Amino acid sequence: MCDDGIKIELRGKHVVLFVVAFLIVAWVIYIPLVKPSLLITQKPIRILEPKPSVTLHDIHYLHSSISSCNVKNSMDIKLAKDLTSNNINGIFCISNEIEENEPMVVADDNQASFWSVDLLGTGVLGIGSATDDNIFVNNGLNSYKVNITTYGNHSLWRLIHDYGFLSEADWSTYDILVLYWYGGGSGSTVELRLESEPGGGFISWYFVDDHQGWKRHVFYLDSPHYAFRAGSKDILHKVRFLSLGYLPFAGVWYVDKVILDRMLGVEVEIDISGLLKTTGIVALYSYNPSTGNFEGIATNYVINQKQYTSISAPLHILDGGRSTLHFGLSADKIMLSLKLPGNGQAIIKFIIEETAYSLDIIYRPYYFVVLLLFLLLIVNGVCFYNDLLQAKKRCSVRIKEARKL
Ligand SMILES: [Ca+2]
Repeated sequence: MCDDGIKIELRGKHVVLFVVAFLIVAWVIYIPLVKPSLLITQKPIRILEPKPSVTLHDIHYLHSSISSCNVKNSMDIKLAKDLTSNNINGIFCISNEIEENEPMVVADDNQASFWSVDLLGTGVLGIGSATDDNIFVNNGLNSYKVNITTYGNHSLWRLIHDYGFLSEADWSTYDILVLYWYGGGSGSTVELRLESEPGGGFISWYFVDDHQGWKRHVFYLDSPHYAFRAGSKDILHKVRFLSLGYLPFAGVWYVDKVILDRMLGVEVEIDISGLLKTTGIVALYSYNPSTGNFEGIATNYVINQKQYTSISAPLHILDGGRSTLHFGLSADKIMLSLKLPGNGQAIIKFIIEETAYSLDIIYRPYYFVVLLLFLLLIVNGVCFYNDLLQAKKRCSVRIKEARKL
């Protein structure tokens, strides 16, 4: 009877030990395979300057390509720890909700006295009419309406403005040119071109006329899509010809407000205090909407330094443009200084990697669970052995008492 009791107790201990070990092993395997990252904490992010017009949106999980952020005020970034690599990462979108920063109007109302229509090549296109229009207006009193017909003998049309010899405009202190275009949905590529002198070099930007209705187009003056025999800086100092169009289609198009503007300087501070035990590396990434990937813009900065180190790097804007970003690090902060155009948005990701592994290894959740498993097995084994001895002792006492009787 006594031996049977020990066997029953032994089987019970085995079952408990097996179930506990199985559950822990299953969890240890499940975490890195199925859920490689875990939310570990939320850290404050502060917009130092300018506070009212810039907002943040924490994205944390970015599953598919996006072209704009669903912006809302969020002052905490959710940080996740990747259990396989041990990296801590955060993603956020920064957005400038003001449309214009320091605008200089190039053309707005009464553009019939600003533009003239120019026809090129040999074909069937001709000018139907080119007038100010007060029905389809995006801004102010009127827009400029161009009606191109098939009753002519040209193949391309464009709008041109000539500032005149010795009256060239200096656009070199501006960052972007913004214009409103009422799309004809022709699917053709529209070219914006700047020239300094007749027959000289030029710089160009392109967009596709694939929409119906008004659309705001932003052109980054520092990075033209094409440059022909010209340095873009030279032309920006001396803009004589402005041309828009080069379209091979008949139809009706509208142009409204054309402005030059400067980008808005934004200062951001991310608190990362307490995330690293000793030293680490921070890598910074910018989301490129044209590829759908994050592209590295800065890395390899040890962050246990007291003073900020800073480098500048290109930043992708979600409208397809590029800006600049200055990146500084200290022991407890990531400092970002960047430029955003009006209505501009950018998605930034940062990864913090712990570089000191010696003692820190036991703090990692994955290894901590493995360690816990071994501790539980040892404790269970000791308890089981102890119980076995106690049971045998009780058994021998009972046998002795039975013999006495
Ligand atoms: Ca207008």
